[in-house]
Amino acid sequence: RIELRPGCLHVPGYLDREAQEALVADLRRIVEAAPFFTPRMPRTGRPFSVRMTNCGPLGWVSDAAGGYRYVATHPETGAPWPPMPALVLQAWRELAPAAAPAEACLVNHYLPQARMGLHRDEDEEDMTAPVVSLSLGDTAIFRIGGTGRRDPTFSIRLKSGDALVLGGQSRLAFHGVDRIVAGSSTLLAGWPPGGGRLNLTLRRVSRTE
Ligand code: MD3
Ligand code: FE
Repeated sequence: RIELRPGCLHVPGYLDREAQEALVADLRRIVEAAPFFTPRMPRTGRPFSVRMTNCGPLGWVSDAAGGYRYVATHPETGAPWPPMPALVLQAWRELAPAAAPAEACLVNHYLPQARMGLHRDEDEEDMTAPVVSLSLGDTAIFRIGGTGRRDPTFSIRLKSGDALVLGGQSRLAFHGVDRIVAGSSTLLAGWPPGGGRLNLTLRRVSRTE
């Protein structure tokens, strides 16, 4: 466990290969029930290069008309999000032991050409709970800075099986994915089509009493 900056904990190899394979099998079933969709920027409708789905009581979505928000149902099928698998619930208990139960697990799929620009996660009401990220498949060159857009940044490689816990002073830090290292993992050779990288972000959304 490596504290990269206050509140930003990197856990290389948190999931062993067997757990990674089991989680991919869980995700395959989740995506059968809740297919990947292409989120779009508020107002402009510009598509993200990352495709997304969710599991858990709430899911993060974005489109031109409604903007960024958490909703209980899939934007295209209208069905409730599938439940979080046991491995995801266990990761939240282990990595965010002081937080209320996770409500949203966003699943991001990066084909090798996909990126995620520098942004802050500020659509949640409860900013006291950390965000937990689990990486599967190809390595990501991940960038993180401070709470100001112009603060200095640094990059780290997030490999298959790594966890990242973003809490405290890092909860509102700018971050993004500069690029995916194509062919760096064999984990996603069978699924999803095109391979690449899957990232799960586990979040508490609502405040508790
Ligand atoms: C740092 N996802 O879904 S996960 C996102 O790899 C997102 O898919 C990236 O940023 C991905 O919003 C990064 C690591 C992460 C997640 C949340 C954070 C880093 C964070 C919240 C605050 C600071
Ligand atoms: Fe983010």
